[in-house]
Amino acid sequence: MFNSIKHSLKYNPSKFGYQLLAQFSAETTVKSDPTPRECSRKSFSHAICGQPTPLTHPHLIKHGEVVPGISLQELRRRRSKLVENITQEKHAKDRQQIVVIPASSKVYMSDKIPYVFRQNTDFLYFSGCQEPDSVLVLTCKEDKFSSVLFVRPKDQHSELWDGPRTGVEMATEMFGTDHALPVTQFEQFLALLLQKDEKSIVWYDHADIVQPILHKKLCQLIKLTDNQIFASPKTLFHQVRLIKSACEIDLMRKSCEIASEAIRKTIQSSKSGMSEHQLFATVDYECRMNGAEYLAYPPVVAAGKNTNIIHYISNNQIIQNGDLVLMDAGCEYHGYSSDITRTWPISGKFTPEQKVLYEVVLDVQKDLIDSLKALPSLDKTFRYMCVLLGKKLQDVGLIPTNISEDKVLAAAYTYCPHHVSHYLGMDVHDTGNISRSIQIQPGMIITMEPGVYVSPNNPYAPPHFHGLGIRIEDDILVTENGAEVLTKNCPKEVTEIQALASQNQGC
Ligand SMILES: [Mn+2]
Repeated sequence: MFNSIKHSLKYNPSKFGYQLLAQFSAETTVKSDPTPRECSRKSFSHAICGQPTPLTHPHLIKHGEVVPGISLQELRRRRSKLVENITQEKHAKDRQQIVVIPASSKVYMSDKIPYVFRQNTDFLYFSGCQEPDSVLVLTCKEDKFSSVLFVRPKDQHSELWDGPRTGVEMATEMFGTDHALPVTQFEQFLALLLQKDEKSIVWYDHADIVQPILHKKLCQLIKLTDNQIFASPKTLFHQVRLIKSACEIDLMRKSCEIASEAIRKTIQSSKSGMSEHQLFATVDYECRMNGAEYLAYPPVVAAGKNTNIIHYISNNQIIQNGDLVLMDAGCEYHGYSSDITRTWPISGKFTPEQKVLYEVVLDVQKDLIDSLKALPSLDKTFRYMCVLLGKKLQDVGLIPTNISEDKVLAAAYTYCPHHVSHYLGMDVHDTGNISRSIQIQPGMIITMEPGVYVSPNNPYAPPHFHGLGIRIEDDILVTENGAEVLTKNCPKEVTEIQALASQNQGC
């Protein structure tokens, strides 16, 4: 796909390069408003593109949107914000900044059999482009910036097999970048930019290889040129992605609603003798039937002592009467993920010890949600969970009462060995480069997911608790006043859970 590096560096700029650079270099003037050409969107509205458009998929996407729920203006704002943040970096002064964000490539499970394609979320967030093998390049120097999207050119043969591509001609109108070029010209383009300004900083995440061929070429290119710095832009990307816009919150709300209802129906349809796998199928079906593209991750559907395996995804056991079922599932709705856990008694009624432990986790979870009013960090919330859990587990006899406070916290941590919260958004573990030690802010979406897992081999726990695993997880929008539970329609009170779980008994 790419020309050789040597060829690029020997490329004579006078033939092609000066023209390119004049168009694309950081000297390009700031474009704050869409040009008339970009606004008209005439040709775009009549074309078949590489992803849904208002013309081809009016049931998914409205006029003015590039991807469902997200407008061209919002994509531009995201790119501007990123560039603004980059130019404020202290080593950015007087240097040309080049940000390279690659799209995902297709991944194959075996010969010519692809996995379901999922776009690199950083690329999707800043470009709106859902096609594989594309690259977004932003260049900026001082207050001027330019954006260019490299896309796969139209190709009759490939399109016959894989469906339409947006192509170079339509790309600027569709995605609102200043320029569009075929991906085959990426290497030349970058070589010329680097030759022109030897003090450029290249922002490229070389630790996370999204397109292996592009990665190799890019590394070679940087090596062959002097004075270039490779800097990882991931944290800068995630700082922009961390606070959700009003449109993103709407999408998250819908994703959470779909998953909440799907889990509610799954609990309702469950009964002993079913396999974990059938409950997986039910939640998957309900999510898709209500508009989700797919589940956001392989769900945990664990019955009985499998509830103790935190990342249990085998989901191939028969559910026995008396078992608790723990389901951790969420969906992806137009690129936005939900992440919910519910635990219920398959018989429709908690045993006394199951109920005691369930109420411990539920009370802790509610207290933690209340505590968000003070806008703590996620790490602080985790420490608070250990305090609350420690106290309650002492009350029910799972932690001795005659030990020091530190030991109680350590013991609580052994009963819940995972973090209590993570950021949520396009990715399930969203904006992973953002520390969990920072204070939460309005506009962030987080999970709240305390759990208690009593190993069958736990020597301190009374035997009737052995093998019980319980987790309750909700998705929460941080607001000025504290928290809005986006998954509130998914029942979690003891009476609600029992009422739902009893509905399919005896059928
Ligand atoms: Mn989670």
